[in-house]
Amino acid sequence: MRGLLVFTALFVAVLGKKTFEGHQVFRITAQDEAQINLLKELAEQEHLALDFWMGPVHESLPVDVLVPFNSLQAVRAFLAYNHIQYSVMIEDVQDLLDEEQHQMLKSRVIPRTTDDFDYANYHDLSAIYSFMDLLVADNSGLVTKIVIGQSYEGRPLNVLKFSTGANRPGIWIDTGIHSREWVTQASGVWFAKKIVTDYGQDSILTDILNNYDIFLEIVTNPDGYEYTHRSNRMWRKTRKPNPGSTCVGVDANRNWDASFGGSGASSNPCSDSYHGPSAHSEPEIKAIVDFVKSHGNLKTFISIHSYSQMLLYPHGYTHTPAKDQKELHELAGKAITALQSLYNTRYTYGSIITTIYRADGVTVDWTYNQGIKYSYTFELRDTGRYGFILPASQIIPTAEETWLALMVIMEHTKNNPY
Ligand code: BHK
Ligand code: ZN
Repeated sequence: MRGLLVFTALFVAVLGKKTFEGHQVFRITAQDEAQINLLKELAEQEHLALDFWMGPVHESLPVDVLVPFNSLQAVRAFLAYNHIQYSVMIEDVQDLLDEEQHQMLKSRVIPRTTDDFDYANYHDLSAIYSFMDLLVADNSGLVTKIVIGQSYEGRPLNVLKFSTGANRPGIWIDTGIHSREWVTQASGVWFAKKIVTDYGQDSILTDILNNYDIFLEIVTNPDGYEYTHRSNRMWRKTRKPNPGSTCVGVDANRNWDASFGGSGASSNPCSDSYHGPSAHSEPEIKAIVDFVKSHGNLKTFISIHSYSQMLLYPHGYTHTPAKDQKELHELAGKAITALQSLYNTRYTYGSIITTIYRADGVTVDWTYNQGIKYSYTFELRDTGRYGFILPASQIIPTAEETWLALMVIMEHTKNNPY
């Protein structure tokens, strides 16, 4: 097993990108807790190399799993034997990835201003970092780039600061903490352009920016993002090696000091929800922690993931309601109503633990416990048809509708100072 993992790692390192020819994504609908437990046993069969995109947690949520070609027969047999229902959501993962690459090659023109940027396409790290510099160059009175730290592999952790005056309270938005959730980084780019376009035009955004600074970290996990482009499109974690293990990386959404190490995270370095050796062990997370503490006056913190179409608020580690539960719930309802008004995209909402599953050490539990009342996580499109491989044609609609929800939360922040 270890030999196989080492071989796979070497294969990718030497020969390039991992391919997914004949790999399929199954949507499994468990009927009861017994079937969920069977799926958990299946997940522990490391030789099958299954990548659970969603679940298994409880019967109410579908379980999405990427099955390598060589494991298809075994998984089909297991599901049939146990009378577990499923459908094939993605027939051939590589076909979708080929189409995604084909679309990306169509926009290889280097933009000279942010007006020329192809917002309807996915871009690699250098293109997004260049976009940030163009945006700052074109809007120097409104936008600056701050570097809050360095990734494990030494890349700058860039944050765009939108500000019209000194000593303002802050609103934070991050995208791409999980590197494979590409529609989030792409939406972050679109948000940045939207802010500079609407400032001075849209009265509500102008009012927000005349009273609050907005901080936007578009590529929160740059090492992971680069890895999704160069080596393995399905990479989720950071890229720091784990001593004593051949498996790399930590789940950046389990690494925070809020019930760190609890049961809604894994202590196995090979797991995609590995919490890491200690809270804030990952430089990408420590940089945000240091920023939040040194800023000291963030009022809103929004961490954006995909997929599932959910708007979530604390807590992830306990059923005990957050002390602001009522306000957070009502505001989430207003935000998703605004989101739905554009393209009728339907979201569910609620606390993390009741709406998705128990998760310990997550971003917004830490920020909420730091006193940032308006702490939210989005799960953007879709609900699993394409999952992490959302077609580029959906980037702009996704960003547009999400922006309406963000505006509701930001406006509420402005109208309810605390
Ligand atoms: C989001 C926020 C807080 C806790 C859990 C989640 C769900 C998220 C995760 O960390 O397990 C699922 C995911 O990556 C897909 O975005
Ligand atoms: Zn995520």
